[in-house]
Amino acid sequence: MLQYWDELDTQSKAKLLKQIESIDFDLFNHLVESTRCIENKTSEIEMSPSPFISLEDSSVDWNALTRTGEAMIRQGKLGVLTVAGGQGTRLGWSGPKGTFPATPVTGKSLFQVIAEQILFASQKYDVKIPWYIMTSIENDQITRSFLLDNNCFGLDRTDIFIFPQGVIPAVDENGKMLLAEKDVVFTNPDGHGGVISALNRSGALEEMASRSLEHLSYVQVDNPLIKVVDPTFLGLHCSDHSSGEVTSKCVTKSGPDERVGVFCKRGGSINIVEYIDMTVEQTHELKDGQLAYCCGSIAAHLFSTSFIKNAAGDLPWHISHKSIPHFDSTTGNKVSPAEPNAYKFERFVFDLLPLASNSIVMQTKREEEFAPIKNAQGIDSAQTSMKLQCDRAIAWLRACGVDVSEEAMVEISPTTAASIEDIREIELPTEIGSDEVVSL
Ligand code: UD2
Repeated sequence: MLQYWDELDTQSKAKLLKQIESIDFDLFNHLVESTRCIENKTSEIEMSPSPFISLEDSSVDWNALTRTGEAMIRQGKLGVLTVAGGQGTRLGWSGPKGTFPATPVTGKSLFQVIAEQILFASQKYDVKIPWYIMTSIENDQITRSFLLDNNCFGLDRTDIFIFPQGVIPAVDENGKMLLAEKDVVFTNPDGHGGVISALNRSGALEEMASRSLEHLSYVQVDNPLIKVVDPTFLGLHCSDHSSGEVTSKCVTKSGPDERVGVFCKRGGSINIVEYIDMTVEQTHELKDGQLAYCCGSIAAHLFSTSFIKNAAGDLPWHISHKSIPHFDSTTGNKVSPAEPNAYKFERFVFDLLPLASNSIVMQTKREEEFAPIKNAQGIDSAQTSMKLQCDRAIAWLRACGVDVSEEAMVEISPTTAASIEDIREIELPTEIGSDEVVSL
């Protein structure tokens, strides 16, 4: 790391030293050791299909759960936690992913969609709902400016708490760190699982305690359909079905190759196993003619703040083999390898699930809550997401008797409705034609 020390000026030397002093070498040496076993990683993870609670389950008193959840929200027990530190490289968007224009008619950003859901719920339940946003070191400042420049989309800025996640160096095949610049050691964000240590480090947990918050609605920034404030989900989480530590949402996988983690049982507790860690046999395994592992994770959870506080952030590290641009120590030039040349480490928030005494999974409807934006084109792109957002808006309006053409372009603002029930309260057009573009 000090290879170019003599070429550096005083300022660069200080910058590099400061970064080196911030590295946890004990942790890092442990991780380097773990890369040595990555080659002979056992290919088969011992797992079995996960139970889940379906919204169609008539044995559950969903109305009572909704009322319980609404009472918890009115009492100010719920906050929203959004992870928005990802580098969004697949999307090809230069700014923070949360600033991406995501809605089909008005082009609202992903941040605005979440903010307006919080605003709508705050007004509906007459309560402050604080918003905790995890950024990365790269996008923290831009994220803060974006929200302030947009007057926090109507939210009170004192109810928004932005904090950066941690970073960790990568390591090459020889167990050595890489230089991103002559005076910069390469590091990457430590994964959305880094949210646990970041919540502790940033003081966010204390801030939550000062508000007597008890539960967090955890969502990723990249899904504009997810119900960020969901009283029914919260009611289930607080019911005797769950230990009230971790409750998760799933959708039925669209097929064996859908790139989502799956809920499963491992060692008697509910886990999520990422698709890349499953064998083809496991992803294609059938049970009663359906996918055995049919519960796809949409990365929507409810966590109790007491559980988060006790989680201590000792989540396992996941290793991925990546191509990392760096300074080549032999040539002194910066190289961008075509093939993977180093190992990145990150933590996944879903590794919290097995730490709960009784984590449960609620199956929600894909068309109601899952339209992620991840790729510039094709599946999980802005195009597919905007179509799904429009389809949901049309379905809601049709359920309220509006004659809407399949080809119409329709957007329902989060400040107008969070569900079909809210639509029934407002003045609606009688019909919307195929060539119409409507924003409600
Ligand atoms: C994630 C899940 C997948 C499924 C899918 C649903 C993992 C590894 N996979 O796939 O199982 O639930 O989402 O859409 O979780 N992020 C950070 N900091 C980081 C890394 C990610 O804030 O260091 C955020 C990122 O901004 C995004 C979310 O986490 O909002 C997921 O990002 P990802 O790219 O790690 O996971 P993805 O989308 O491949």
